[in-house]
Amino acid sequence: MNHLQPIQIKEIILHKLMMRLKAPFSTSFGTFQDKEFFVIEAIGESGLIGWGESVAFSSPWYTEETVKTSEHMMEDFLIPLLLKKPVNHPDEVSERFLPIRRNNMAKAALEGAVWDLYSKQLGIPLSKALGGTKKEIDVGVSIGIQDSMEDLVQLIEGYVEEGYKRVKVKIKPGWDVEVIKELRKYFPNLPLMADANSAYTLKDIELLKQLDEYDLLMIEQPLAHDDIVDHAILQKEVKTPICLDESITSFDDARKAVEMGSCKIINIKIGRVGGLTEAKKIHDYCKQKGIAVWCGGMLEAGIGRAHNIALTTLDQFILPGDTAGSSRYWERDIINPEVTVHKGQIIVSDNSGIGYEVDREVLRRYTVETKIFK
Ligand code: OSB
Ligand code: MG
Repeated sequence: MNHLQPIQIKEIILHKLMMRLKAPFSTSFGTFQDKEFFVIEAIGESGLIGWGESVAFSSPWYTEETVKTSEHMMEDFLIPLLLKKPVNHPDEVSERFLPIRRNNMAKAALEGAVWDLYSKQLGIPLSKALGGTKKEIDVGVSIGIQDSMEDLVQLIEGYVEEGYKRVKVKIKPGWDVEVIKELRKYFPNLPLMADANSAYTLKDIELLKQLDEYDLLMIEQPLAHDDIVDHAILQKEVKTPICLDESITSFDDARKAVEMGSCKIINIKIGRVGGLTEAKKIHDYCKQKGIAVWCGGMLEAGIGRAHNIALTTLDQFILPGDTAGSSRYWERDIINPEVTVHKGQIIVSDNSGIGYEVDREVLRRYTVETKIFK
């Protein structure tokens, strides 16, 4: 189809899904196993369908958004803006959403569906539409806090055998330096990192300095979810590179954090920054500044996972991301084929759009509510 064809959406269907993770996932803020989220189906004038996935959780522990706030934002503000008139390019979606403050996950879910539809109209893979060139991507795995050290070691052994390129463990006060020290005994050469999900403050500076001994690739988001100032102070005191996750919600956040020296690495999540257009902007800036980036995860089902894979094909995604295979999370993912990892890599699909088919039957099985907007 002609690339000058505007993208006119005639109908948006919000599918609310409930999916159970194979194992509970624990962070410094708590544990959950049942994931409630939205799949966005955007039907174009041509009949082609774009898919998006909202990454907001049921409770606001990670950022302020929730399943309910994202539903409110999509339904009452964002979907009407999108249905009003066509866009010529997916980059226009974030512009159109500018009058709506923040609510990045709600925006990103809809924008993701438009990007999929756009690349399907062009008949090219989403990765290519974004400017990505990689044919395969390197991936790591993120492991939640476990009940015991033995459980953690056993889990890591399994993932190392599967070939994952690096392991991230969650830490929190009381489950940190001793755990990392012990892990280094079992896995002296493993590319290892720790994610604190904002569990510390500058009062913990001496404790965080102790982590320098264990040759971690980075420590992710040690301080407050909305901070870039204290992280700059901390980065001057610790040798281990700091990676920001929660703190980076936009291109401007990324620019300020890099200028202040708040981090040496950035975790880019499409939902957290408000969509693929903004994610690409952060990527391009980091490339220019020589800052390594990697693609974070939100325990996505197949559609969100496919978007992450496409984004990771951009060349500044130098470090392995958190986009593990479907089977690490779900008994049955909602896409065909499921995402598989071989020797720590995912082969990038060259089908058009997100490159995976949504399995309608599986989608229906997990659906708890459907809403249609025209
Ligand atoms: O902080 O990166 C995080 C999961 C949910 C919310 C936040 C985070 C995570 C993960 C797991 O670390 C990423 C994944 O495997 O999808
Ligand atoms: Mg994180």
